[in-house]
Amino acid sequence: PLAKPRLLVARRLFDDLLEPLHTHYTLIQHDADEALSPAALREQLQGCWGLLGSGSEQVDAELLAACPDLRAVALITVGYNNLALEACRARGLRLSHAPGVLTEATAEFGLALLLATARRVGESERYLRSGRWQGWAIDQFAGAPVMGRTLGVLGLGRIGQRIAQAARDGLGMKVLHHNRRPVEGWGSGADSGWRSLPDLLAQSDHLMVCVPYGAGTHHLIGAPELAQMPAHACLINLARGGVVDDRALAAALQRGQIAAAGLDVFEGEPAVCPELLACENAVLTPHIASATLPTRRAMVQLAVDNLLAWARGEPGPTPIPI
Ligand code: 8YV
Repeated sequence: PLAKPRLLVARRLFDDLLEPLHTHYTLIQHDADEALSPAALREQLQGCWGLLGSGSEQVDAELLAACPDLRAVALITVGYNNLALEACRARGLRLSHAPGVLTEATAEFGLALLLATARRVGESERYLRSGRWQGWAIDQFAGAPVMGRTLGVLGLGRIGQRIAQAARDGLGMKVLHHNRRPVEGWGSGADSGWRSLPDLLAQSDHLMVCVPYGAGTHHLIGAPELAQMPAHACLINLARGGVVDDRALAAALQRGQIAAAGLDVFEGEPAVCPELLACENAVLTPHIASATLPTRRAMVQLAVDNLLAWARGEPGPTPIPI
């Protein structure tokens, strides 16, 4: 029999879901929670046909040059900014990601962050736990209202649309958005809620960032954009750290230029900019927006489904559109 193609599983996932892969692939498992360093990834990928990745592995021209056998990458994530698409295309790699299965979990976490940020949940909890609470006061931890206010959604993809819908129907919010292309059901005229980015920034009580990360969205929200937001606004980032300039944000939070920020993603994570850590008015979470067990399992299952389809010579359910 022909040798089975080698597949690198780049971190600890769910063994029971990986079981069916053994029929078609020889699994090389990096069974740890720490991401492989670029050097270790290169090393582990030697002789591998495929990579089952989690979004933290950089697949670029340099890696591809060092790993001539690599032919396929299946990601458990929806974001794929860790792949250099040009280089992958030139190699003719099969690529898949995990759209859809994490939309609800991520959207609900966006709303959780918005509510926690606007109503100062983290800050007040730290206060109580530290033993400083001496009694109730009329304006103690007074926050920013959310229900009935205007939410700006920057990036109206699957997650942005789900947030927009829930904010409108569940929280009675007026929803504005900015998107490159008009989206069916949301339109692009002023009545539909579409705004230019400057108008979105100026007219939103709270801003939800959910655009994909890439050259076109690097530091899309920086000092000039923060300066256009109202002083009572909360900024939520669910996308990728690089979409928001974290240092500029920390400066804006310290100056009271905006009220507060809720961030699930950071530039250079897991390291977090110390200026942000020092901001009491920031709610900071460790990239957990998709973290419910059913969702994380569905993400892995979808990557497995793509790998099983590829083993049968089929295209697979969720190719990356390149
Ligand atoms: C992942 C994500 O949890 O899917 C994505 O793009 O950002 C998250 O759902 C994370 O990237 C895992 O590394």
